[in-house]
Amino acid sequence: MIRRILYSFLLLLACKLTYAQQPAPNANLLLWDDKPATAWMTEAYPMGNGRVGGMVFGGVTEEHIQFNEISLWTGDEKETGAYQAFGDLFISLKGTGQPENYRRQLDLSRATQQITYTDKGINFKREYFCSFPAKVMVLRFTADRKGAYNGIIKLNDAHKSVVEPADMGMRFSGKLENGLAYYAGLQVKTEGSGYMVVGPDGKGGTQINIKDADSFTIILSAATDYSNQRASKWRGEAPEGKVKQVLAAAAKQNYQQLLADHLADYQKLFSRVAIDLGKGDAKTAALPTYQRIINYKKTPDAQLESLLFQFGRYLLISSSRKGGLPANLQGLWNESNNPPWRSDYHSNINIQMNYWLAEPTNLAECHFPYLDYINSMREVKKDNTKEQYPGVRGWTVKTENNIFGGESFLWNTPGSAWYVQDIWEHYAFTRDKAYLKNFGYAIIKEIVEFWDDHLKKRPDGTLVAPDGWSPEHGPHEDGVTYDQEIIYDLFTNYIEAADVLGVDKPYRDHVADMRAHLLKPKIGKWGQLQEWETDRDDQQDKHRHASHLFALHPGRQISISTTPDLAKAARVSLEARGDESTGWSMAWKMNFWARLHDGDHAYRILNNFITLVGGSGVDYNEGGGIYANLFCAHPPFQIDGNFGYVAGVAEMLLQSQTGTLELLPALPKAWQTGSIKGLRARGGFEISDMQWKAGKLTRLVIKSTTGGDCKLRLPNVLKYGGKAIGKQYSLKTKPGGVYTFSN
Ligand code: FUC
Repeated sequence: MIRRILYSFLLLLACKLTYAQQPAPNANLLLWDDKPATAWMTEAYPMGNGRVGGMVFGGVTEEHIQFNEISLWTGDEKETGAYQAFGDLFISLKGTGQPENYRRQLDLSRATQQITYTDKGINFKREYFCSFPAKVMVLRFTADRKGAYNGIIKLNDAHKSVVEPADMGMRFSGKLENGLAYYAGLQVKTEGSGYMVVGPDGKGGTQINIKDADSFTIILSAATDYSNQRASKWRGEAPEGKVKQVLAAAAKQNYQQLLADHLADYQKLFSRVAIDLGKGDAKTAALPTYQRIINYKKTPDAQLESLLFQFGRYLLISSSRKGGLPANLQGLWNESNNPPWRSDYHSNINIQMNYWLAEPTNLAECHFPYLDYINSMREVKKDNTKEQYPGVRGWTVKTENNIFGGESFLWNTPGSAWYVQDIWEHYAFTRDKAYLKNFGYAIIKEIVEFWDDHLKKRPDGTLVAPDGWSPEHGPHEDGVTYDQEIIYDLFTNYIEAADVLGVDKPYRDHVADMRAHLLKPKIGKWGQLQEWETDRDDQQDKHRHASHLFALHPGRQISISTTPDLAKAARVSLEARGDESTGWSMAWKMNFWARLHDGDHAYRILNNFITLVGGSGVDYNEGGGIYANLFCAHPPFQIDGNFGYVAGVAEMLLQSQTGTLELLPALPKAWQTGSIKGLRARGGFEISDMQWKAGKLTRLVIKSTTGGDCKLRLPNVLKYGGKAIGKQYSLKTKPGGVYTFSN
């Protein structure tokens, strides 16, 4: 008896502790709304585990979660196809439909969504998340009164197959026109007094009735038989077995375990970076997110700026996880079987922009889906490339790409060379030599070989890329600046890779010689950086692509310290292009201005970016901004702008592309006081802490992961080891060493 009392007491204590351990949500990391979403694109909140993702509407009597799985694609090696919607989950619940205190929120610190409301005196609470370790979506419904839940759960296949009963739940499956097999299944567990019944829906399908349940949990998973192996014809394990296994394993765990595993996994990545760009007033911070975006035009709200930064990191963790496919034009969220631009992998800015944030904001693991994707494409792209350019080695790509190597629109000849930048950058940030040797180097080299064979030699020895096109305007001709600059970047990355590994010296020297002979960027008649070899740039041209500035960002051929004249010309071009544009284009411009060390101009664009855009707008040339759910508006929604924004903020605070760590290189006046923890720099360095006050750097902690010299350019004098040091400082570091500077 005494034992039992003691046991109950301990159990109570344990529950109390778990409850107490749950930190209060950090208001700076919340998106929230005071009403359910009515529109998928602009209001629903996304969640995902890199494979399965959902858009949550949060309705009270009718919940709707539209879901996706990242490999559900039509098309093949020849046809581009399109990324597909997977299905919908509808949960109709009995209630008055007139709830009080409604709130739905997305908590970025936990990657969970909560929906709370009171109906007839009963407090209802839902919590949703997508777990990477458990590979499932988890939806939990609770209330503070017994038997509060009565309702119906329905599942819908976006390709119209019939939903059938399954073990404790429902399932559907089918094949797309390309033969890709898919399967989705869910299980429902009720808790306490109620029960659930799986039965016919009266229309030939299946539904689940929930009766008098105290609470219930739905776990859902979906898969296809896609494999990223061309050798197995892009098909692998059948989806049914995979989903059943995942569901069975998840069903064995209770909700708290599933949640704890999810939090441990997610927070390991997310919490590496903390940002504070200044505090707004508390009243503003407490407003629903859409209201904050509206207010932003009148009242400064630095916390909204940092929220958008962390939201981008949340999106990458949710749509790009090791073992999966890269984030596409919409990450992995897509409700249409005919989405804008196929929701594909565009190679002339978009997929690259999706990954600009990965290394600098300490999400190197999330970079791998893209790097693995590039690797998986090699053989099929070699065949495609040979058809177009007989006799060449290596490979390149067209602009629109799917997951089977199929492609469409025009050849984007430097596309694969731009891919190489990411292959190289993963090494540059991590200094992981084994990765470079065993994975990266061969890819870099074969793409160099493509250009070795494809470049055209003029009688004076100048090398030009034949028949190029500056995205997406102007004539098709030789020596387009976009092509030339990306090839320069490719050759530079190759040369450095060969040097690091100490291999292929003769070929490395040949590539250095080719690089020396490349046609270089030129300054034109109005002081601009020429987009073409012929000086024909139009000062009125507002085109969203500013691809001839690649060398400034994300390239490193032009910088204000190494090539000041070209940097000045880039500035002239950028000024002429103007500040307003589409979503991703504005994000790119933030990065350009940051590289020009003009923080106030970068901030002006950041300001334009944070503009609430209405729902129906479609404009591929201008009108970018964000929606109420913080998704970036091209318009319509395109995720590259969200990711490019994060990279832009990071570039304003830290740069390392020239081999020197530049601290606060483009700090705007608006961010006089702030801090950031956890950014990464090339050379294997982590800025564990950086704080500034009144525009001056006051504290800097650098962690060296692999040792070596760390060159610094500081915005002001700091003390190191008790002594004042100048703005240029070179630090000798040891692997694992931590170095603290203060004022
Ligand atoms: C490029 C851009 C378009 C759009 C598309 C997905 O072609 O020019 O604006 O972003 O990609």
